[in-house]
This record gives sequence, C-alpha cells and structure tokens, in this order.
Amino acid sequence: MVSLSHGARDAARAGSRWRRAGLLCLCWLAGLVTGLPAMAEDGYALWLRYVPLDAGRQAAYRAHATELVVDAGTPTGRAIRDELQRGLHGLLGRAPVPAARAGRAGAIVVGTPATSPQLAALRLDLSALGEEGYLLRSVRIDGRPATAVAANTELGALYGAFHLLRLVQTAQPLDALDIHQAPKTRVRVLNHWDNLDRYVERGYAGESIWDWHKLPDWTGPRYTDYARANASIGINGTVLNNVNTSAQSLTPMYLEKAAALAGVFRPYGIKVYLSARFSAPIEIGGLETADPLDPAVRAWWKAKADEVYRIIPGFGGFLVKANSEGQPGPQDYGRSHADGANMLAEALAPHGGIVMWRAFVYSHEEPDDRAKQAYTEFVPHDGRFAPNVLVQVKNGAIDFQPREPFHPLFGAMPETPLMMEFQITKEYLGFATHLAYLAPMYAETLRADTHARGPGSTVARVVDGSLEGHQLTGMAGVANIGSDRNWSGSHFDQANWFAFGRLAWDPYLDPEAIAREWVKMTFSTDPGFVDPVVAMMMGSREAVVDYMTPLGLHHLMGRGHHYGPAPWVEGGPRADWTSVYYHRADAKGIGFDRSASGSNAVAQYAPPVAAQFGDLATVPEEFLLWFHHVPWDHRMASGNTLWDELVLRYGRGVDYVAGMRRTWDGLAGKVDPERHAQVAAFLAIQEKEAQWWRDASIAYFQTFSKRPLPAGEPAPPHSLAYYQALQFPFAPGDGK
Ligand code: BDP
Repeated sequence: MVSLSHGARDAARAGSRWRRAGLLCLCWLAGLVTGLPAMAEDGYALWLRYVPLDAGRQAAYRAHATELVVDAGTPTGRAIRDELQRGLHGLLGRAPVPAARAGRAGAIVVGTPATSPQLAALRLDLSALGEEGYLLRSVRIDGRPATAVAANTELGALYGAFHLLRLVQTAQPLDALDIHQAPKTRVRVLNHWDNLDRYVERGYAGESIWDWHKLPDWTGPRYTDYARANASIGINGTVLNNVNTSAQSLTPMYLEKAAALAGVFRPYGIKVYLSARFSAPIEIGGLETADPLDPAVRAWWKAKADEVYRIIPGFGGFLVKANSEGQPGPQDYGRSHADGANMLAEALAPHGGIVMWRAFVYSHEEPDDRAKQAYTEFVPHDGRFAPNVLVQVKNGAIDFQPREPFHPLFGAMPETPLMMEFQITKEYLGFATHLAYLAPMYAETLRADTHARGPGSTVARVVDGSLEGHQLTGMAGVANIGSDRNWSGSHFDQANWFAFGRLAWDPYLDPEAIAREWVKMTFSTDPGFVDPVVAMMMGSREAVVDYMTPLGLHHLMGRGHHYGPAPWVEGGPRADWTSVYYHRADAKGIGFDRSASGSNAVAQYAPPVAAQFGDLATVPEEFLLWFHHVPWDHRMASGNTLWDELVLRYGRGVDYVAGMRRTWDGLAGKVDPERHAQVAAFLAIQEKEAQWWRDASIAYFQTFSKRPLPAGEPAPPHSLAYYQALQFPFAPGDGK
C-alpha cells in the first residue's frame, strides 16, 4: 500500500475538493443550459414539483401574481397561503407579496366572502359551488386587474388555489379566467390496505406510510405532504387500515394515533375513516356475540362511535368488509348485510358519520358462479339500508382484473347509493414495475351504459347520484402508496393516484386530458416529451390486457401472491381461487359460459345489456371469453380463428411494451437522468414479464387447442413444465 505524507495527503484532498467543486459547477451549468433542475429527482415531490418555468413564461405569469391576499388566520388559510407561496416561488422564481388587501395590479385574492371583504364586494355568484366548489375568475378590484379564487368555504378556496397552481404548472393562460368547479361526488377516499405492523396487503411501494409505533407523538412532514397531494386532486378522505382489519384499530391506543393523523390532515379537508372489524365487540369488547340485532352489541357500537368521535373530531365513518373471504359479518348470525350496516349506521348517525359497506362478497359454500354472488346477496336488500350507508362496489364482479365488464349491481339497486371502488395499486396489472395508466380502465367502467333507466344510464350517473337522485355519493380507490421515496413504487404509478383523484372529483373527465396534465406537472411541458409520453400511457393498459388476459380472459395469475402467469392453477381450498375455474379451456374451446346456456350471469344486467353480452354474435370481443365458451375455430372480426387471434393479442401486448421502451429511450435528453433511468429499467422488466406471460399462456393453452401458432409467431422458448415450476415465495404484497 502506498503511504502518502501529510502534505501530499492534504494536497490530494484539496485537489479532490476542487474537482468536486468543479463537478458541482458543471452540474449547475448543465441545469441552466437544459432548463432541468440540477438536483437529482427522486419522485418525492409528485406532481407538485414547482420547478422554474422558462424566463418568458415566468415574466408573463408574474404579472398575474404580484400580491397574495388571503386570510391566513386559520390552519386551512395558512395551508392556502403556504402552498401558493411555495408553488409560485418555485415556478416563477418569486413569490407574490403577502398583502392585507389587493392594492396593485395582478393580485391573487383567495377566500370566501366571509373572510375577504374584497371578494364580498365582487358579489360573485357562488350558489352552485356547494361546500367544496370554487370559482377562478379574472376580475377588477378598484379598477385594477386581479384573480379571484372564491368559494363558500375555506376548503373550496384551497381546492381553487391548487387549481390555479395547476394552470401555471401546465402552462395555461391566466388572462381571462372564468372557471367554476364543484365535485360531482361527495366522498372521495383512498382505501389503504395497511396493517398495524406496517405491512401493506397488495402494496408494492414499501411499507405503510403510517408509522403506528411512533404515533401519536411523531407526525413527520410526510403526512403533511400526503395531505397536500391528496387535497391537490380533491381527495377528501382516507381509510387508514386494511379492510382485512384487526379490531385493535378501534382500541383507545390506536384511536389516539389515528387522531394525530386526523389532526395533520384536517386543514386539508381530509377526513379519517377506519375499517371496522365486525367481530370487534367480541375481540375488544368482551361480548360473546357480534349479532347486529343483539341490544348489547348495538349498545357497544354506539358507545364505540361516541368514543371515536371524542378522540377524533370530524371522524368520517367506518368501512366494512363482512362475510367475504373469511371475514366475520352479520351472516354468521343469520342476519343480512342491511342488518349489519344499519347497526353501525345508527351508531354513527348522531355524529354525522357514514358506513361504507362493501359488496365484495362471495362464499366458497356457494356453488353458483362467483360473478353472480354480490348481486344475489345485495339486490334483495335494496331500499333497506339506512340513509348514511353507501354500498361500495368494485368496478367489476370478479376482482380488479385488467378488464372486467361493469359490475351488474350498478343500475340494479336504485334505492341505495352505490359507491365505486377502483384499485389503484396494480395487484393484477403488473405490480409497481409495469407501466399501466389506469384512467382509461376507470373511464371505461364509468362510461359503460347500464340501461337501468333507458339509454344513457351510465355507471358514472349511478355513482354521482344523478340517475336516481342520491345525495350521498362517493368513490374509493385502493391506494398504491407506501414509504418508498417516490410514494407509489414507480414514477408512472403516481399517475394512477392522480387520475383516481381527478375522476373521483369528476367522473366525466377525459383520461387523456388527465394524463396530459399529469405529465406536464410531473415531468415537463415540452410538447416533444408530453405528446409521445401521453400516447404511450394511453395504450398501456390495453397492452396489459393483451399480454395477460386478452379477449375477456380473467383471473389467470399466480396463486396467493398474484405475481406472473399461472393459468394452470387448480385444486386447493376453493374452486374460485383457481384459474381453471375462470378460463374453462378444453379440447373444444375456451371461456366461461355466463350466457343463458351457462351460469346466466348476463341476466343480472338490464335487458338490452343482457341481450348484447349474452349473444355470441353481439358480445364485444373484449368480453368474449368472459361471457362465452367459444370454439377454438370461431371466426373473429379480424377473420382470424379465435386461437390465432388469442396468440396474436398476446404478441401485440409484448410489442406495445417494446414500443414504449423505444419511445422512452428516445426521450433521454428531455427528462432528468435519475427518473429516466428508473423508468427505463422498469420498462425492461415489464417487457421481460410481458414476454413471460405470453409464452407461458400460449404454452399452456396450446395443450388444449392443439393447433399450431399462426405463421411467424415464435414458439415459447421453454416447455410448459418450466413455467409451471417457477416459484415466488417472497413476492410482495400477499395477503397474510
Ligand atoms: C383481492 C385481494 C385481497 C383483498 C380483497 C378485497 O387479493 O388481498 O383482501 O381483494 O378487496 O383482490 O377484500
């Protein structure tokens, strides 16, 4: 080993200091030249990055942001002021000057007529905005141009402030604003499937962000950033704990912890809700039964609700998974879902709380098609739920598959407000590494026509209450958030959180427009980047359908952990947890016959929909094998046989991913290297796994079809036995 004298060592150190300084300088210069921030980007800032705009834009926007007038005397007022100062300072290089009243041209005046005399003097019509809506309008105050962000409540004003920032982030003009916004649903919540030990069921972004052990004493800045991000997209509630919950969450110790989170979230309009375990009266209450008609049980829940509200002021209510996948529920006592939900509703009602009662139910004792069970169990109780109950229905009747037809409950329970449940975490769509933008999937369901009250009875109209005149409405998204620095496990998964919030606010928004907003806010407004990335996102979910479950196939993933292809899964504790139950491939063909000749699940839809889905000649091809068992030689619209089409679709999905990789590689100069590298690496994983899905699926289904692959389609590189032998005992997110 060469030893250096002290002098030499010092000189070497000084040299490396200079080299380091030079490198820093270079990075800074590079930042100036490329317009990219010199700091490495890790995704933590989400879509609220607020990086400097180019000089020309900055100058234009500064003229609209000279002063900021907002009453910061309340926590929400402070949140508004801080966000606008932070955002505008970041974007424009200079924050507007705080002022008590607008005195210069270009002021931003935010608040309610009650908090702002200047807004009151404008006599704006806020009557249609409700409690959460807002108005952004270019006005004149004392003859000088100003921007008004006005609402009936401070929360509405906060939402308006985020909208104003979004306009700047996405390079929209501020000259002649006249924007009115009010949410179309009332309860817009994330469902965290997080356990108290910080394990996240179906979570692919690290452990739970709720650090229960350190709560209530330590509430780090991340909780505030979580609230900011959610408020920025209009989410107004969060269910902190898993639907498969432990009764512990309702003990005083955990209620105190939840209260600390609620305190952080309150200024941002985010209510805390908890999943309630139906058997809690037994487990933590010392009762012998949880029978919802038992007076002692009812009294226990009433006292529990009183206690919860004492500890957590403004608590939102309970989410319940009952009599589903082994969870306890009212049926354990011969009672109905309505009995169970109404008992909790009665306990919460005096405090203004609600019950979100899940319709995701199916039982292994029930031999009928799993797709039919929720409808069978719930429709008879239509009209029997208390007014503060929402029945929470997954988008499709099986389970968050890459594509499902809309759930037949939508439109079938006119007397009951039905809440939509979407999955944001990609349990069945490639975990965190596959790039799949889910807004097209959400919108496909929302736009589906139930025909419940004739044509135009879309799922969105069921969910927003307009079809049947319900006031209590909502949308839930199973969160993809964890303690990973980038929150969602991958940069592009942030888009799904964002899109969920935007669609919960307005189920009629265009997925492409949402993607465009998100890309501009998250990466860059350069059209040379935005256009190809948005195009790539828009087709990405269809690609997953193609390489995993084309033409209406479903539930073909690995057992338990749900990772990778496993269409061969059979046996085990219950038939409806296998793949063969769903695809039913045999020598004749493939698919689940849910037409009148089969399980007749189609009959659960309104007659025009049932007729369309139930007939092989009219069923949309994307749902073909969902509703029919179809011969291998069936002619498809393309002229191909079903078998050939199936193989081609698998390949099409893989090709799409290869195309996304090419697109992304070509954008290297337009995005910071850190995020570029991770997305590129994840796309490589996705391509490998898409290929695996294609190869394993074809190898398996060919044992039934016994047909050659279409010309030019490569044979799977391995034997079926090879794919079947792959094991993944430590795949993340499995239930436990
Ligand atoms: C399934 C998940 C399981 C959840 C269940 C649910 O695999 O972990 O508990 O949904 O929604 O998709 O209750």
